[in-house]
Order: sequence, then C-alpha cells, then structure tokens
Amino acid sequence: MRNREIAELLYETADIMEFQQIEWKPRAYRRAAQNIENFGEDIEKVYEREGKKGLTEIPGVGESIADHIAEYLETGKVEKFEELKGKAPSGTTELMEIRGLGAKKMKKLADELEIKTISDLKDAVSTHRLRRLEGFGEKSEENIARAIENYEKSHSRIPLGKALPLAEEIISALKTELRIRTPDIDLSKIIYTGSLRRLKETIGDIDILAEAKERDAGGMMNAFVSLPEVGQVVSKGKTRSSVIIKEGFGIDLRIVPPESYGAALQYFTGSKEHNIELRNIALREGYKLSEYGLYSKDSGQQVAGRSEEEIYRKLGLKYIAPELRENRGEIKAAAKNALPELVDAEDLRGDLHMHTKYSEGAESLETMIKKAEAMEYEYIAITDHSRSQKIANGMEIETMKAQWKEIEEMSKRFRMKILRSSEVEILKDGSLDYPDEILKELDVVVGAVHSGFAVSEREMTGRIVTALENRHLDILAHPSGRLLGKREAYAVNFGKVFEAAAANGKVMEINCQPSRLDLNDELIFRAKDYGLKFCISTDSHAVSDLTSMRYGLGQARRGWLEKEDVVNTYPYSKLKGVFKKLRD
Ligand code: DGT
Ligand code: CA
Ligand code: CA
Repeated sequence: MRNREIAELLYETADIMEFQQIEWKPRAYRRAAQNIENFGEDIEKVYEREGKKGLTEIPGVGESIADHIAEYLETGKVEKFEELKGKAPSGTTELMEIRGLGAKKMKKLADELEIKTISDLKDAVSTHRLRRLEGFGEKSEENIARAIENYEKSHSRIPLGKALPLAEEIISALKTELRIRTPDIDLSKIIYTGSLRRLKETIGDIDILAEAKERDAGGMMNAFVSLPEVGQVVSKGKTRSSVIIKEGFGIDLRIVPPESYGAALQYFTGSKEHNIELRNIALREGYKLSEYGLYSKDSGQQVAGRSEEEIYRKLGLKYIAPELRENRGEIKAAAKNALPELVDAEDLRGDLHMHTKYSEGAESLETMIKKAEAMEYEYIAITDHSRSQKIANGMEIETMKAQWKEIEEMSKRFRMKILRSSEVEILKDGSLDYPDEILKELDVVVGAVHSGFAVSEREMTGRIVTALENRHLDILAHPSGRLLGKREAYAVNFGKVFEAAAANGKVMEINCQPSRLDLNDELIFRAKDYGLKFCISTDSHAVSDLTSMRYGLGQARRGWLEKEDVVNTYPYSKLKGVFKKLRD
C-alpha cells in the first residue's frame, strides 16, 4: 500500500509551492494528500484497475493531480515536481525537514534574516536573532533549536543497512580495478573496519583497510580515488586518503604493509573503548600496542602484527569477535575463556516474519516462498497484517482464510514448512485483533504495536503485558517501536515487559529491517538476562528484504546471543516445542 508515500509526496510538493509563493495550489495539494492518506483502498490498486479515471474519483484529486500520481506510480518520480524542487534555492528542501518550520515561517526567515540553509538557521538561533522576529519569540526559538539538534542527530549517521552494501560495492569496485592494474596484489586483504565491521546499527564513516607492499601502495591509492563512485577527494596521501562518495558519505582508505595488517585491522575496528582497555593490558604485560604492531617494551622488537589472532593470543586473550568489541565485559570474558559462542549465519533455519500481497507486501505468496526455499530455509511464517491495520491493508477474516487455502496448496508443491501466521495488532486495551477461534487456527502469532504510541509508560506497559499474558500470542514483534533516526522507542518499562514475556514463555523478535533493528543490542543483552529466547526476523515486504537477516544477526551477536538463544536456529521438530499451538 503506497497511499502514505504518495500523500507525503504531495505534502512536500505543497510546501515547496508555498515557499515559492505559488499561492492557490498548495491548499489543493494538501487536501488531496489528506484524502489519499485516509482513503480506505490502496490507490495503486485503484490505478491498476481503473487507470487515471479511478484516481479522479478520490475526493480532492482532479485531472492534474491524478496525472502526477499516475506518473509517480509508473516511473517513481514526477518530472514537474523535480523541476520545482530544482528551482527551490539549494538548502530549502533540507530546511523543510526541520520540524515545526512550515513554508510560511521559512519564507519569513528568508526574507527578513536571509536564512536559506540549516547552517544559517543554526547561526541565527545561537545569536538569538530568531526570537526578536515577529511571530517567533523565545519559545519558538528554543523549539527550533531542539528540532535542529534532532535533525542533525538523525542525519549524521548512516544506517547499517545502507552502509554495509555501499562498502561492499566500493570494495568490490576497487578489487575489479586492481585486478587489471596490479594483478599480483593480495585482494583478500581489503576489508571494511570501524563500526561497520562491528555491525553497529549506525555508522559515522566507512573505514577501509588494505594490505600492500610499499611499491604497490601508490597505485592502489590512485585506483581508489579515481573510482567512479567517488564524488570528492578530501585528502590523498601515500597511506591514507579520505573521499566523499556521490551518495554523500565519507570513506577512508588506509594502506599498511603486511607486518602491520593485523595490528591495523585490530586498531581500526575499534571500538576506541575496547582499544584503550587492550592497550592497558599490553602495558601491564610489558608491551606497547599500536596500529603498527605489538612491541616488546624492553627490546622494541615487534612480537605480533600480521594477524589479529596473534595479537589477542600474545596478550593472553581468546580471539574476540568484532561485534563484541565495545568494552562491555568482553575482555574479562576473553581472559577467562568465557566468551559466548555467538550465533552464526549458517545456524539460521527459517524466517518468522514476512508480508505478501495479502497485506502490504509487494510480492505474491508464491514468490516469497520460492525465494525462501532457494535460501534453503526449513520453515517460514507468513505474517500479513491483521484487520485493524487499514493503512497496511490488514486482512479481514475471509481474506485470511483464502490465504490459508493457498498456503495449503503451496505446501504440496514446496519442501519447506509454511506456517500460518499473522502480524496481529495489539489493540489499545492489550487484546489481539482477531477473535480466539481465528487465533487458535494460526501456527504462530506475532503480536505488534503500530499505533497509539503517545500514552504514558504505565499504559503502554500494561497494554503489552496484557498481550504477553494472552495464551495465543507467541512472538512480540519489534518490541520497542523505535524507528532509527526518526522515532524514539515508546515509553515502556522493559523490565516488566521482559519479566512478563519470560513468565509466559514468549519469544522476543529482533527485527532486521534496517530502519528498525528492534530489539537493539543493549536491550537484547538485557533481555537475555531474563532467560528469554529470541527470533531474528526480516519483516520482509519484498523478496529482496529476505537477505536483510544479516543486520539483525549482527545485533544478536552484539547482544552476546548464542545459537540456543535464537529459536529460528532450531530444526522444525524443536521449534514445535517453543510455540504452544504447534505443540497442541
Ligand atoms: P563511527 O565511524 O563513528 O561509527 O565509529 P568508528 O568506531 O568507526 O570510529 P572512527 O571511524 O572514528 O575510527 C575507527 C576506529 O579507529 C575506531 O573504532 C577505533 C580507532 N580509533 C580512532 N580514534 C582512536 C583513538 O583516539 N584511540 C584509539 N585507541 N583508537 C581510536
Ligand atoms: Ca568509522
Ligand atoms: Ca573513520
């Protein structure tokens, strides 16, 4: 369902029009946007069925807006809107993202104070020029200051789901280039390090490390800075260069000689806190540790540096996986040989959260099943939205029954176990969105909160605990409700949630969607202490999402989870023991 997306597009366009003083249209655009937002049916479907004519039947949507929507649905953009955006002075579309700063205010700021960019705005706030402006005042200045802060926080870091594929793309492009230029280089030793290698949920900048002998380093650097992906070269040296790629993100490349490769990999993987602790241990043991190697303090001789393993070993530590290197107790555990045996990609046998065209997924049931089977899963759960989720095309009971039929047919054609399920809305009073006689027909019930976030902590905790006490619920989906960089977790007492989940044998989801990663690493770590089990689920809306498993897996590993903690590593025969309904 793309109604919300299209409404957003129209709202944004209205803002741009207003800013450019195209007076009469913005109101019409906003009215159309609002009606589309509240329209019960998927307007993409309306368009498929009835064409442009169908669109004009939506209140407020006239010929020309219908044309634009059709163009958008066909091509993914609207030429005229792009033009309009292009004409807007640079910086204004960015300014529009500051919450509470509508087009009228922006216009006034531009006219009176010549504020055209966020940095202009920041300047005006810090020198208190804003509060003296008519219609603004002290309060409004404070609000805008806070809005700028939020904007910067959410825009300065790259989500893992974006950074990882980007880094892989750049590294593979670099390798291709080097294969031609310097065929005798060891290409296996070009690797991303930093927070990305630790699979942190957001990444400040991408750090790449490569090994090369001195004579090859220059050629490698040249190849790097001249990659077509590179937008701007910030600095270029023999061993280190910094570039900004066309997408706007910073990438560093460092080149080190073979005898330092392990030490540099260890150092640049971080975290800084982990490194500081490690360096202290080195000092205590009579060594000096740097990005060049581990050296004896007395003789100055290098005692390790080619590999990370060698460094940890010399310091009397077991090898520590990058995801654990946050100085959260992993160094002590490594010294006592008490590190967790982390869950691994090969351990995963199924995916218990995905959508199809039955609700807001992009693909048919069959397409999703085919892809999951090609990934060699043993089982999957089909979890289309429940009926009250109108905006996500939630399933009425009849629709769901039709899906059961199709699942039954598919089960004959495919090897995989296909579980009947639904992502069932946890309603305001904590009850579930289908009657018991329907819930009991499902193999697995995934419960989720999607609305009504703005309540007290007590209310939200009560709502979720009630759901966890419901015998029909099996898994709590994206338990915190946060959207990375966009929305904080709702106010909820996690201690009580985890307690109730443990008491009732419920499973916590680790949602793999790059914009969610929920539970996050810290909450996973905390939840494990309650004896809880987890499932790592993609919440796929298209086949391409099925591969985002690795992002959630990263968070699970950062939360110290082992194979046994994660139920979708279990063979189906064992999984049945986890979910009551499969047992019955
Ligand atoms: P980010 O980019 O903010 O997501 O986080 P990182 O961890 O990638 O940090 P970054 O890019 O500033 O530096 C990469 C690694 O280099 C970092 O994880 C550890 C190491 N490093 C950087 N600065 C220091 C430092 O002052 N001391 C030590 N011991 N290590 C550092
Ligand atoms: Ca970094
Ligand atoms: Ca860096």
